[in-house]
Amino acid sequence: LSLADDLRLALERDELVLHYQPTVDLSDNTIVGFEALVRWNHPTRGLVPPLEFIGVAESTGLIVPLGRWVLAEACHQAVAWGRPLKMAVNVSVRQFEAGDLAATVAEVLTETGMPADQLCLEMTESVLLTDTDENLARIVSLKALGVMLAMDDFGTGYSSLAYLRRFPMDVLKIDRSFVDRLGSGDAEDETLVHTIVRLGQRFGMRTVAEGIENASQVAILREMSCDHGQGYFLSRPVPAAEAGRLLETGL
Ligand code: G
Ligand code: G
Ligand code: MN
Ligand code: NA
Repeated sequence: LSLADDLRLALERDELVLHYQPTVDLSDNTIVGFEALVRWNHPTRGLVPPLEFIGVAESTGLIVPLGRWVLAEACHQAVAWGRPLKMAVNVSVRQFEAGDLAATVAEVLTETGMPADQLCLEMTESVLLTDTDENLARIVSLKALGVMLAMDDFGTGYSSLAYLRRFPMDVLKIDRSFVDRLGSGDAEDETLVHTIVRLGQRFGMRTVAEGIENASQVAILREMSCDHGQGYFLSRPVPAAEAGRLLETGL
């Protein structure tokens, strides 16, 4: 079987699972939500990371049913935890441009009883790269549902500043390549992150730093008034049961 055939079966056989990485309020270390990250629990290949199958899912169109499954599962889980939480879900280009994502999201919200403003859709600049009226209309109809929109991996594409101006995004996620270099004592690296945080603030966006791997990065980001953080230092992505325990106990 090709990976594509195998992936088609995976959806039918319930082999996909979501792991959840906490998003943390940097001012008080509380968990404010999670990012849902898909994994494929393959019977013989083991736990397959998304980098190995999201591309295949995109090129075969399987990303549409897969993406719908991810949305429904993440919302279902958020509702099951029974407390207000932000649940972030990644949306890829093909999923955004094929089919009617806003209609799918509306259905999932209704099916699961998830409050729209607790769902955050993360998109990379590649989603917004085709800066067409059609894509703007797609964004507007998603916004009309009341869901939040995040610009993921901010700073890694090009001309990101134009997108900030054109698309009404609510959350700016600072790419981990910038966060990585914080705490090494390099003033320019700090200035770069500080400037991105200010930029987000000035556009009225919530700022989230990705890829935090040590305490000194937390301290620097808190000092910059970056709102939220994610990263291995705070918590790795964990299965639902463990995420539920983290909600009870705190980090
Ligand atoms: O979890 P991990 O770091 O291995 O994820 C690698 C990449 O896969 C990240 O860029 C992440 O955004 C992407 N990814 C994880 N889960 C999903 C998903 O459900 N849908 C899409 N489109 N991408 C995902
Ligand atoms: O592209 P996106 O931002 O959605 O990717 C999220 C991915 O980043 C997840 O697959 C997650 O496993 C990974 N990730 C989360 N925190 C860290 C971290 O602190 N360090 C590294 N290297 N990767 C991380
Ligand atoms: Mn993401
Ligand atoms: Na990201």
